Order: sequence, then structure tokens, then C-alpha cells
Amino acid sequence: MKMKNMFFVIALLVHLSSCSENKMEGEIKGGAIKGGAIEGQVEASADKNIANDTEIEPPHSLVETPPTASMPVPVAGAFLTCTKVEAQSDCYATGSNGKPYFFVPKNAFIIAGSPLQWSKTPFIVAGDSSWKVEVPQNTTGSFAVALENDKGEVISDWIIDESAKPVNTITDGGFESYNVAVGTFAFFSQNDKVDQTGWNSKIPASGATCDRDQIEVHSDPNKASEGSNWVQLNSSCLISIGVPSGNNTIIYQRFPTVPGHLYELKFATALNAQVPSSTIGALVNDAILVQAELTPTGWTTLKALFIAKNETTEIQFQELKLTTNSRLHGVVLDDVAIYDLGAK
Ligand SMILES: [Ca+2]
Repeated sequence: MKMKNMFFVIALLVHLSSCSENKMEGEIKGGAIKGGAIEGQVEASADKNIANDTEIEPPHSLVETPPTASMPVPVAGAFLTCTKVEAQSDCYATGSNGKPYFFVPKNAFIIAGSPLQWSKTPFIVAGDSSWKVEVPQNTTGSFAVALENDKGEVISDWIIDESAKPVNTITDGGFESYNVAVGTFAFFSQNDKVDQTGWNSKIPASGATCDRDQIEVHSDPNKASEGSNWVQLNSSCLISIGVPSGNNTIIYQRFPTVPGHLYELKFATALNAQVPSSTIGALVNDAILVQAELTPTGWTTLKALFIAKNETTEIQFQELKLTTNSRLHGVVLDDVAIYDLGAK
């Protein structure tokens, strides 16, 4: 891990959303995500139930250097989820265990515009770990809500206008640019790729028993989290004579960032039913931002915040803790987005 490139990063997660059971049948066996600890707030949104028995690991908090006073500080292990309801946004905070996260906001902000502006806005406490945040009438398109406590720590969430997604810095986050026949899968090597935008792949720096990286793309609109295609992370690394090694390939994408800006990573992941458990890792400039244990319970959406240090940032995904080199099924990935939250 390149320490010099390491971000000040903080995770993470909690928010479990997604697919109905019938979207995850077959290879990726589905499973309902149970309602959990914060029923009152979450059950109102049928597709965003929170599991209190999730296997997801606690967040990893990697702090290399202290942030400057003006820089927003992502809160480790806290996860804000907001929805827009008329002239306000209903938000609730959860921790990595899926339960309400104790947070005492001092200020609320609407983050919108180009360039992004953080504008203070009134808010009220709506319940345990939930708030109603005023959204000004002139707010259009996609915007984010941020809550800041008296320590300058921030939790935030983007509210995406489906007709306007200018803030997503990731190209082809749903892997829909790959031409794969429905019901099949195909491998795409970086060497075969003419267009170098979007996703690329590489072999893990250590432990790999293969020498050819590939991206394994599956297609089926009834199984994908978004669109038709998704990526499986475990079985695409080959030795050069073409024999599957079953080792994992890192898929990555480099994208422009503004040093000092806060970014929100969001992605959907799941585990094939043939595998009892495994781990997905999302790394920012080689530093782990998200490390989550998965069981075959259907698509889960994970989110995390990080602060960019460079003008170009690399996001990587790989299946961690791969214990066998002969497995054909593993962790899958879809619907990756990274949203710029600007700097306060
Ligand atoms: Ca997709």
C-alpha cells in the first residue's frame, strides 16, 4: 500500500437497499433484507429497509494526516440517508451496525450549484437520529444534504435528480458499455480495450498466481442491480495460456478530483449464493475505504466518504480474503457512483 498516496479516508456504511428477491434469482441468489432497528424511519421507504443482523464489518478509519480546520471531516462509521419530501429533506443517520447513529448536528447545509456551494439551511430534530432539513425553493437538480456537529464532523448524502446527474465523476458505473449477450458473461482484458476511459483492470500486486487481468461482465436485466450488466470480481484473472486460475482481478477507474473536496462513494454489491461468505474491498489510491463482509442476501448498497488529495484519484474494487483459487463464483458489483461534495 502506497502510504504517500494514501488518502485521509474514513468509512462508512450501513445503508442496505435494493433489489426485490426476484431480481436476484439464479446465480446470484436473492434474499430479503430484513427491516431492523430503526423501523419507524426506514419502513416508510419500502426499498430501504435496514438490517440489524448484517454481517458487514465495522468501518475502517484510516487517518494519515489531520485535516485542516476548513476541511469537512467525514464521520467514521456514520451513514446519512436523505430523501426529498416537498420543501424539505427527511434524513436519518445509521451506524455500521444498521442501528441509529448518535449525532448532534449544529449546522445543516444544502450543497448544490456549479461550482458547489455549501449553504446553511434550517433543520429540526424529527426523532432519534433523524432530522428534517429545509430545502430552499430555488434548489434544482441533484444536491446534497450535510449535517455538521460542533467538532466540524460531517455526515452527508446526495439526493439525485434522475434527469440531471452532473456530479457523478465515474464513467459507466453500471458497466452497461460492455457488449454482453443477455444471460451470458464475457471477459474483457485491458489489453483488448481501445477506449481507455472508464474501467480498467490489473492483477493484485502480491499473491496473484496469474498474469492476465480481465474484467468479467455478466448480463441479465432481471439480476442486475442497475441496467443489465454487472461485474463479478473473483474469477477473471488468468495465466497466459488461458487456464482459469480463479484468482481475483482488481478493477479500477481513475477520475479527476479537486484536492480538498469531499467525495461520496456509492456502489451496489452482492455475493453469489454458491459462496457462504466473502469480502468486498473498495480502495481509494490503494488505501482501503470500504471493507465489507458479504453473505448471499441480495444486492446491498454501501456508501462511504473520502477527501481527495490529488487532481486524479483511483478507485479500486476487489474481492478480499479469497481463500481458494478454484472458485467460479464470488462478489459482484454494479451501480458505482462517486459524487463531489465540494469543500465547505
Ligand atoms: Ca449495471
